[in-house]
Amino acid sequence: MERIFVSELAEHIGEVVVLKGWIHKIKDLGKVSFITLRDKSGLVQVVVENSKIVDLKLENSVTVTGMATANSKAPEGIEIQNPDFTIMGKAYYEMLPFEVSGYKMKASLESQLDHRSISLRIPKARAVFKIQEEIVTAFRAYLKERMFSEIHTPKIISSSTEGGSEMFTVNYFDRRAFLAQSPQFYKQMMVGAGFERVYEIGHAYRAELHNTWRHLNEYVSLDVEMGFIEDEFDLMKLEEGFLNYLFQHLSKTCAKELRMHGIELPEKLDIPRIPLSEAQDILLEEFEKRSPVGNIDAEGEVLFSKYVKEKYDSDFVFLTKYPISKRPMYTMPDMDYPGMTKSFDLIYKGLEITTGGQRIHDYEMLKENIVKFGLVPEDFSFYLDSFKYGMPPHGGFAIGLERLTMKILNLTNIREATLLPRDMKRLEP
Ligand code: AMO
Repeated sequence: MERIFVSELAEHIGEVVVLKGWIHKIKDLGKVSFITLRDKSGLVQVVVENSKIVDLKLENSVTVTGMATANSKAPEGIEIQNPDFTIMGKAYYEMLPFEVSGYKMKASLESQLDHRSISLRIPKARAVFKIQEEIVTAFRAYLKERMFSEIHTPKIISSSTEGGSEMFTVNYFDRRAFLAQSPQFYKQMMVGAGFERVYEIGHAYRAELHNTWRHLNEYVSLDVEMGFIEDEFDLMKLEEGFLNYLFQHLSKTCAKELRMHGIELPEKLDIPRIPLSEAQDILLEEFEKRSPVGNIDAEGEVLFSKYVKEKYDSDFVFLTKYPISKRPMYTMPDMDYPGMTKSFDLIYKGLEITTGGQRIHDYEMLKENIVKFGLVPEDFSFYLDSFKYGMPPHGGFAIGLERLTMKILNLTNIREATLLPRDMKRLEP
């Protein structure tokens, strides 16, 4: 008999079925026990006479063969009667590191991360990654529909893309190499190579010395780059379109997981676009909050989001027109706003989830800008050379996958939205 999943039980009432999964809970009622079986798709109650019970332990993996029976008193209205259990995977523990079936998670996040293969058995913890999987699915589908091609670019590279010293070094035979902070140069090169519109879903590495609730040293970057744009507002429109598409997609595919986390997604997003300097003025006037030159700090992001929520009823806000001095050398200056660039950040519920902008596409202008930034054009020759052959106007953005997941679900630490996080202290599991 072929195995079915718990989620398929409703179609098999009155039949003998084969289920596979783990022993989630055992409730001994004297004559009978209620055993909850958990598989990838859900939970089901199995009723066993205690005289027939085999030596079951919580978290054993098992095969259960029994009669699928409707019972309005059982959770979800279905239970398995007259079961036969076969133990498939023995359990070798004396005590589980923490409870998997409890209503509330009592273990610390550190302990959950130390025992990831146990903590991910908790349905609510695993639901986070169903949402994450569907974010990636929606990202692919939305962009594919709009003539974007998926690319895969190297993560071992020879030079910095984002400026700063936040690079991990790698021994590359007899040379020194780095782990990519972003696919920035390659996604631009592929626009110029004729793909016109590209996206990449891949790891990015940041050797940042920040051990905070919102920083990882390895994260997944959802990157987009688009050729023949008019200006950076084309990119904001594209991202806003994606987020609208995403929320509809999640409402359809992840209703159960969203419910588990108590999340209701808005039906339509209309994201305000506000110049950075205006946001800084508002922060000062409304909250007496001073901002660093050319930026908003973490506290400012939270306060400004609060303001936007009240004024525009939006969880999102695009901040536009960042100063040249605060953006990487590839960013297009804004001729209408001296000293500013055609770039933006997207803030979601108080956290930056995206940076993007139009890029410089003219070879001479880019070369000059590299020098203006105190860098040496020869160090970027492979990148710079690709601008010699008719590079079209273009731009793009990148969304941090874990940050987006975290904010959709109102999680308080980015590690909860990371399968196996890498941070300053954590290199295992
Ligand atoms: P930026 O460096 O702002 O821009 O990164 C883009 C987005 O990536 C996410 N992110 C992080 N997530 C978790 N931990 C980190 N340490 C971390 N650092 C960044 C954030 C951020 O908004 N090349 C540009 C993008 C572009 O212009 O296309 C870039 O990498 O969500």
